[in-house]
Amino acid sequence: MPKLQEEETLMVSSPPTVCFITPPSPFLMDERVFPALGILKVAATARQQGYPVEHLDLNGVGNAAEVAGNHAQNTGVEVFAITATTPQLPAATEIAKVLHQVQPDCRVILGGPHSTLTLAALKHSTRALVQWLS
Ligand code: B12
Repeated sequence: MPKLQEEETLMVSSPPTVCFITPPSPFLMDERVFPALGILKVAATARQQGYPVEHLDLNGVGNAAEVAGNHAQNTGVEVFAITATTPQLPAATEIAKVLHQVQPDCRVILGGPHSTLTLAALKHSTRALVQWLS
């Protein structure tokens, strides 16, 4: 295979870098005491699967969305995975908005306790509705 073609094939098949983001929690007395472990577990699994990963811990960062936007602009990363509990959702939404402004084609994935709990609640209420209707 000619070298150029080989490099092109490698570029197409290599998995994209995933930037994992922990939004700030300004409502806590000290947001840097306990690092969020869940997102690191997902990042470690992604790395084991061959994805290059990075982690942007925005705890204690006042202008978090701006920092995330600058990071996206400077690195060219296009896949972002954000964790959020419910009280972190406003900060996560703001970050996602800025990421889409900077990289309009980027993918932003939301995970963590908020999405886990809301999905569980949705499943529970759908099941209850189906039982009630039948
Ligand atoms: C330890 C703990 C704390 C510790 C440490 C938190 C930390 N920094 O991790 C302390 C005491 C600091 C704390 C504080 C609070 N906590 Co707390 N905490 C927990 C607890 C008991 C365990 C968390 C944990 O480590 N779980 C193990 C890890 C592996 O799970 P995980 O974080 O959920 O991550 C998994 C998934 O969510 C998912 N995931 C996570 N991130 C991402 C990202 C992506 C992209 C994807 C795809 C998946 C994904 O994959 C992970 C692996 O399965 C949970 C209850 C529980 N049983 O989970 C409550 C819990 C998370 N806490 C909760 C709350 C409400 C709080 C506080 C807001 C309380 C308060 N009033 O101050 C604060 C603020 C937290 C914040 N930053 O928003 C709620 C969140 C509810 C919600 N609707 O979001 C929970 C669920 C308890 C509950 N049932 O009410 N907490």
